[in-house]
Amino acid sequence: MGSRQLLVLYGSQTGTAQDVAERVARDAKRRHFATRISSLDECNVGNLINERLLVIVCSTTGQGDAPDNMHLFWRFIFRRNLPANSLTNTNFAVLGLGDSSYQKFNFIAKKLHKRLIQLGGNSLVPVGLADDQHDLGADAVIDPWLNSLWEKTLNIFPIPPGLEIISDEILPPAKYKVQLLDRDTQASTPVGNRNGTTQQSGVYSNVCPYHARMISNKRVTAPDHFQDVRLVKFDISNSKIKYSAGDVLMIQPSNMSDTVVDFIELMGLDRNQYFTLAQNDPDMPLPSGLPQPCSVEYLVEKYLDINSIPRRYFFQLLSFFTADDTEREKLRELASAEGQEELYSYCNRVRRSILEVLQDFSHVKVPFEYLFDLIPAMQPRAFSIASSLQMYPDEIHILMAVVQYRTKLVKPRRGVCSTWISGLTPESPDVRVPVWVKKGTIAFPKDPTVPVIMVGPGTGCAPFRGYIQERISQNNEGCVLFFGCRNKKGDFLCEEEWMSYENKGLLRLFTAFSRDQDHKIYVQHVIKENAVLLWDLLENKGAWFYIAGNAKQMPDSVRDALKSVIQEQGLKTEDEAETYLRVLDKHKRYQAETWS
Ligand code: 2AM
Repeated sequence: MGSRQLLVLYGSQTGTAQDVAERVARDAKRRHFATRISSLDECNVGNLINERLLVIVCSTTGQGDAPDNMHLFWRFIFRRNLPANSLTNTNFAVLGLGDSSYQKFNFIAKKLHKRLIQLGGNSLVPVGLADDQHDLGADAVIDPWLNSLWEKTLNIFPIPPGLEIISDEILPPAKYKVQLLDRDTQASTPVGNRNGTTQQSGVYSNVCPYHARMISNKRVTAPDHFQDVRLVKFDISNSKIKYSAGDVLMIQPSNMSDTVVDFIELMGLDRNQYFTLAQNDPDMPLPSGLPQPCSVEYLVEKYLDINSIPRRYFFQLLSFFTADDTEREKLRELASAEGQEELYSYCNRVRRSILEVLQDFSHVKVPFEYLFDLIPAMQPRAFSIASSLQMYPDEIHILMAVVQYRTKLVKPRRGVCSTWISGLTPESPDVRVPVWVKKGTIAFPKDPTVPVIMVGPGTGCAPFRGYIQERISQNNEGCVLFFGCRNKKGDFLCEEEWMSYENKGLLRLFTAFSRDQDHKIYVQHVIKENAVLLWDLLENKGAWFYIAGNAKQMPDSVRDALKSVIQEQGLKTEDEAETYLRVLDKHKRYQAETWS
């Protein structure tokens, strides 16, 4: 019994891997394992050697990178001096979540699995490679993988005599205990400032963000253009925040106020009610993102991700809270393995939110403490920083597209963070935006005289605006920007700024307006047209080459265009040009940052 301890660790960027890890932990508890769960970076890696049973769920992000909350672990586990028999007592399993539309599908999970074997660990099952393109794809791998994991695990650590697997038809205990404060206690208890307290430490994070004032929030696309893009400026004076070109601004958003009102009303909550949380399960730490005591209003506005798409477990848990048989049956069906196709059509395809599902199931009454089990915590959003501290010592700028689109549902879908930010004005003095800075994945050359070629269509120009400003503040030229958008008059972002730099001879600007003529002109076409210049910069002047943006095919097309420039101007075969690009890549002279 003493050895029936299971540790679940996750590396998660957007919360999906964490979600799956929590499912593993629930399954383990139903099998009577003493179960702990944490992110890879929160665990004490030195103690892994003592673990008998370890399950790791991790995603692969971007270009084959590890998620932020496993960077320390990643560095540790690949240390050369770790003895080859470190993990001989450890039975382990690794489940990867990846996106098969990216080249390095599940790279991190595969590499980690190999490394744990190398360190002497006993692999219980082959590495699981789930495709997180959508829930259906992921579950098609996760379900059978979990079945074989439990089969193997229970062979080694059988269920103790007299006990059996707890059915998932029994309501599990809530994660946290909630104590509602009565009016008197409430009045005498100091509660956190609505905007959080901000110290000027210079070191900020999701646990301790800087609450920045908004300086301006200006639309930079024409009023009649289909997309609303904002140049948003934040005041960071006195914060001691430092950042470099290529870094990323993390924003912890709030829910849109209409959805907050709807949710509070639907759940029959009192927005002014305060509560405190306590652990209900010694293995489940309290959430770090909530003040204590906390108001219902704060909880719904800033913590519960009520506008996210519900996952499968949401339906399973919800089925315990309806008094109506038909509803219960429907919810169970949506949570079942057989119901996954229907769940996909009902939620994922049309992007139906948790709030909207709750509105559909009108007999549901969720006990307050179960809100924490039912609804995930709001995740921060990342934006490329579009300014330079050298040009704007007290500011951070971002270029943000306001996300709005239609599906089959009547109401348009709105991105939580961009809708919230776009609705804020500098005149709302009490509103502060919780932010912190994260190191970016792209890095610019240390030598400020090396030419830099930047390809950034749409908001892809954001990190380059930061770098160009930095270079220009130091009076260095050598920046070449390829910018693409639909129309010169519609979405030529930062046009005046680029023009003024160009007029001063500090920037060479090339543009591709895709819809100002009958045929499409993209950045890759303009790259090919400027083959002579590009080859000279790369081959003779040692230029560095960058791509940023959100169009899925764009980075590959730009790479192909550059390859043909190298072939044509360098008189190389396709293979030689490919090798040339790989060498650039190896020396970090070719970098791409893409987002969706
Ligand atoms: P389009 O919308 O006319 O297709 C910024 O979004 C610019 O990137 C737009 O002009 C858009 O053109 C263009 N774009 C879309 N797909 C692209 C691709 N595969 N390669 C390069 N540019 C692309």
